[in-house]
This record gives sequence, C-alpha cells and structure tokens, in this order.
Amino acid sequence: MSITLESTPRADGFSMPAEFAPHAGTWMLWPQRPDNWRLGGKPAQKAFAAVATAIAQFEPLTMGVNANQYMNARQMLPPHIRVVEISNNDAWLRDCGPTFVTNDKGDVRGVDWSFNAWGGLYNGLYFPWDLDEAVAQKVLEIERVDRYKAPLVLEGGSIHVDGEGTCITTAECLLSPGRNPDLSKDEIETHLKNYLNVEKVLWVPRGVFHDETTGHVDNILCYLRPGVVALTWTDDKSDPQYERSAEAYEYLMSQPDAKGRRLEVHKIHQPNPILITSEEAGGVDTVEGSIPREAGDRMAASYINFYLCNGGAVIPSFDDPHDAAALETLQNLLPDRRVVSVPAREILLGGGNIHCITQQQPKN
Ligand code: KQY
Repeated sequence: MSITLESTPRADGFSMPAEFAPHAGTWMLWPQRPDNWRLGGKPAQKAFAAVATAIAQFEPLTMGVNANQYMNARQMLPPHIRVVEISNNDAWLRDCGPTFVTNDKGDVRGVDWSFNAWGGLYNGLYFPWDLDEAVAQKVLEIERVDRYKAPLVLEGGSIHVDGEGTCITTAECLLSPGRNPDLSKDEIETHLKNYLNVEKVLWVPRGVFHDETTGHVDNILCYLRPGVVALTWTDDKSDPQYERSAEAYEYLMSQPDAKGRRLEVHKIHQPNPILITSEEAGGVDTVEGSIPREAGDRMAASYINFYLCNGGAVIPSFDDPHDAAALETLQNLLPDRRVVSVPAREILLGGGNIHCITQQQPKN
C-alpha cells in the first residue's frame, strides 16, 4: 500500500539523501515521442538501452514504458533490467518521477512534485503532460512507498543536495514565470526546506546556455561528495557559456554551505559547441505546441549531466576532443567509483542527458 501523507518530510524526520549515497536502484522511462526524438525514437532507444545497461552493472534498474512499446523495450533490454508499463508523455524520469526521502531508521518515502513540462502553457516543451504528472505516484505505488504531494512545480533536475543540509538550485529555473509565478523566492525556499529537509538553499544564478529546461542545475554543476562540486566550464571567453559558468563559480566560492564549509569547485571543460544537423532536425516530427528542432541550433551539452550509481558513474560522451579529459578528470575525482562513458548525442538531441533520464531510489 502507498498512502498520501498530509505532513512534510521535514516534520516527519525524512530528508533527501545525496545521489552519492547507496541506492536500492535506478528508474528510467523509455523514449518514443516522434516530435522530440528523431526517427520515431529509434536512435534514442539504443542510447537509452546503453545507459540502462551501463547502470545495471552497478545496481538494479527499472525501465517504465508505454504499453505500445513494451515488447520492443523488453527485447532491446537485457533480462536483468525490469521493464514495467508506466504511461508517460516523454522519457525524463528525473523530472517527472518522485524524489525519494529517507529517515534515520532506513524508512523510505517519496515526494511527488507538480510537473508542467518545464513551464506549462507559458514556455513548456509540449502539451499535454498529464501522463508524466502521474508517473511519480505510479512509481511510489509500485514500490509501496508512502507519498508526500508537494505544492510546488519542480523537476528533479532542478535540485541537487549534499545529504548534509544543503540544496543547490538555479534562480533562472526555479524563479522562472512558467513554474510557480504566484510564489516568492522565500516561499519557494521554504517549500524546498520542508520537502527536502535542508537547512540552506544555494541559488546559482543561471544554468547552461540554451538549456530548454530554463537552466536546470543538473546540467551546470553537481555534487561529487559533501563540500565538493563539479562545474561545467569553458576557457573560451567569447562562448556564451563563459559568463554563466564564471558567475556560478564566483557565487559558489562566496557561499558557505549548511555546515559552514567553503565549497571546493572542480571545473570540467565542456565539449565544443554541438549543433543539430539538418539530417537530425529533419528526423523530428513537427507538432504544434512542442518545441521545434531546427538545424544549426546549439544543444546544451555538458559532461556534468552524469549519474552516480553504486560504485560507479555513467557519464556522457559526444565524440568530442574533450571527452577523454572529462572521463579522466571525473575518474580522478571519484576514486572509489568506476567511471564509464556512454555515447549520448542522441539523448542530447532530445534536450537533456544521462542525469535527466535517471532517478535514484535510495537503499533502505
Ligand atoms: O534536461 C532535462 N532534465 C529534461 C529535458 C527535457 C527536454 C524535453 N524535450
């Protein structure tokens, strides 16, 4: 049974563990919508299968899939990956799935945020999003995990926590008019404190240039461990990403975390600009109300959009000269994990990357 609780995680002594804490497993959704994924999602399905297979070396993985793709996903994924029917509008489990919270007895519950496709009718990426909105509750029902319904539009990719009282988000995203236009910054921060059970929220100004999520934090920076952050970077001052990363760096260096620590920030150089080719754009259906894919558009590519799993890290590669340095630097920064890379251009073409398509369920 999964019941919906009227209280908050903070009131009940539950908090969101960091991604680097032990997991019971990982959740993903299967891509198929032809107005976001080229060629009916076929190249993206191969990329998602590679990510799922990489993660499943480290921990159990469940793939949610629409009914009409069940047989295809089942045969494309290895048998040790669990495939379950979960209706969805698109495949971003990080964003429409639950945020799991735990207490010090090892009990697990889930926060179900409101989801409006990254901006609703203001600047959302598609309509409708009703199936996505129900994904978190379905995951919690399947796992028999009790649920908090949070009164906040929020996607999981817009928050990172260190598990020690600090949350990092971006003002560009959480204060964007498409999400919670009736809430002040203080009110949003109070909800974050109550539903994640953190003491301090760090508001990095902006995310990655041209990120269609309005600047999710998970594309620009992430925690490697408490007090230690990786930040996407470019040395090219003429690149529009430069001032975004530089202002994030300045901000992070100026703000102590909840424990009073000064953050250690490691720069990971971004890939060279990645533009959509005309062949790629031509493979995407045009649908009114869905964000168009135009040849020449720059994608929001970043190595930071990776996933930490038990004993491992799965990072994107782009067939770019910076791939090797990103892999080596992250492996050095994560000495207790095996860092593996997966070709991720096809995921990037859908508007996000490996972190955006995964969600951790903590170990209880
Ligand atoms: O980056 C993400 N967290 C999701 C991106 C969604 C893009 C939809 N086209």
